[in-house]
Amino acid sequence: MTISAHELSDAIVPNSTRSEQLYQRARKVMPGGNSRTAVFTTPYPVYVRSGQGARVVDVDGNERLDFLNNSTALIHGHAHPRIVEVMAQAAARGMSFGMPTEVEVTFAEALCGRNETFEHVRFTSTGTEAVMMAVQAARAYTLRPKIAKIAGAYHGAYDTVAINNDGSGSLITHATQGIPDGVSHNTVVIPFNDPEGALAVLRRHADELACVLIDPVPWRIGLVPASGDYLTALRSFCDETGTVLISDEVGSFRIGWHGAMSRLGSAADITVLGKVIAGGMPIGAVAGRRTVMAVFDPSSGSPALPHSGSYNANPVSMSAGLGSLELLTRKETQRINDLGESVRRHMAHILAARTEGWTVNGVGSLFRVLGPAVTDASGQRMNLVNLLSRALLRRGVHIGDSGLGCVSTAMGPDEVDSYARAFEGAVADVVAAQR
Ligand code: LUH
Repeated sequence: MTISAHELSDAIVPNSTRSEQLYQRARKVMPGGNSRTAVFTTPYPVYVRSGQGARVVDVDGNERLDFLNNSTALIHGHAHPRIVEVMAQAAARGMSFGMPTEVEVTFAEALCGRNETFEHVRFTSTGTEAVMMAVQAARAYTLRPKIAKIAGAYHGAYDTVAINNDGSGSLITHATQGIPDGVSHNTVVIPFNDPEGALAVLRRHADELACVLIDPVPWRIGLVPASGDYLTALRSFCDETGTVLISDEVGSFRIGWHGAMSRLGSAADITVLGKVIAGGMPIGAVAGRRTVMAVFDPSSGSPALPHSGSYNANPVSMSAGLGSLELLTRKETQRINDLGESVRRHMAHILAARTEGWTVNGVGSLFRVLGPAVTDASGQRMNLVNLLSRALLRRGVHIGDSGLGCVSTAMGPDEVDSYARAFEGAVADVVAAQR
């Protein structure tokens, strides 16, 4: 199919002139006007002024339903009154200290109560840092250098995991620019949901592997849950070889009250957390077996693995995280998982009736819509999902430009119905723009 990407792109642009002006200002002082690659969209990002519950208002005053929720981090939507209240109270007592606070202990107790493998927990300021410390802990615990990760899966910006993280299933090691061979040499890539294929690779490196790092619902390779056979194969391999199984649940912890591995019928040695446990603030966490976590323990002399961070466990973030976790009850988890099922059902029905080659994946309150890429007369490729996300923006709904979205506890059946109506219209816009 050859169509003009420019015609498609021109056909659907966000109607936010102040955003375009801000974007031009931003380009003068930031590379591409941007501090976060995942937030950038063409022809320009829509700038937000405020958010409340399930809704955001852009700098031109356009209100939209927010089904992206800051890449799914805002599981309670924007500015939840309880989270804002506890954060304000904490901030009034001091933003951060060179001393621990009680709320860190209370939050750690609450997190350890979520999963029986969370025997000890340690806080960081981002999910990237938590992945880094989990991998370093596995290396310090096993004294082995290599890690294995799923081809295409994203685990943040840490060198060792920024290998084959582009959504491609290729097993040929490829790194983002600037990562030296010495780093990528220690990262082994395994196929997803292919037990035999994964074991064949893992067995070749068994005596050098510190950990197998997985996202049980990898976003970039389509947001499909790991199969039971696959998780069983990885668990058995790790048990047989003394390799640490790390589950990166920064995005997927929300699919079950005990987390993703528990819902999918398995258990990790170390779990990486972030996003939904953070109440909108920058928090990451490493939670796991006390034997592995002991590498961080400074109480009997210098720890095997020292780890600090100026804002780790600051009381304002800890208060937001504890508030978020307390609001995320079993009942609320089930309710938004059910709403997520309803959203995916609506989208699948609309796409089946109006399109070819589109799919909707996801589990619990997470979804991702995937569509074909098209090539224009000049050979430029455009992913139609990107266009769909822009058509939704014009119709009052925000999802990720890669089709990623989620249901927050600030939503109910009315928001799902509004989404379905906007989605049907946006699909029609994209179909019409290809004519
Ligand atoms: O707090 P962060 O952002 O440093 O946490 C890093 C991280 C680690 N592990 C996983 C499984 C994560 O998902 C993340 C954080 N962000 O994920 C961003 C998310 C997204 O917004 N879109 N991941 C993705 O792969 C998709 C595709 O991006 N184009």
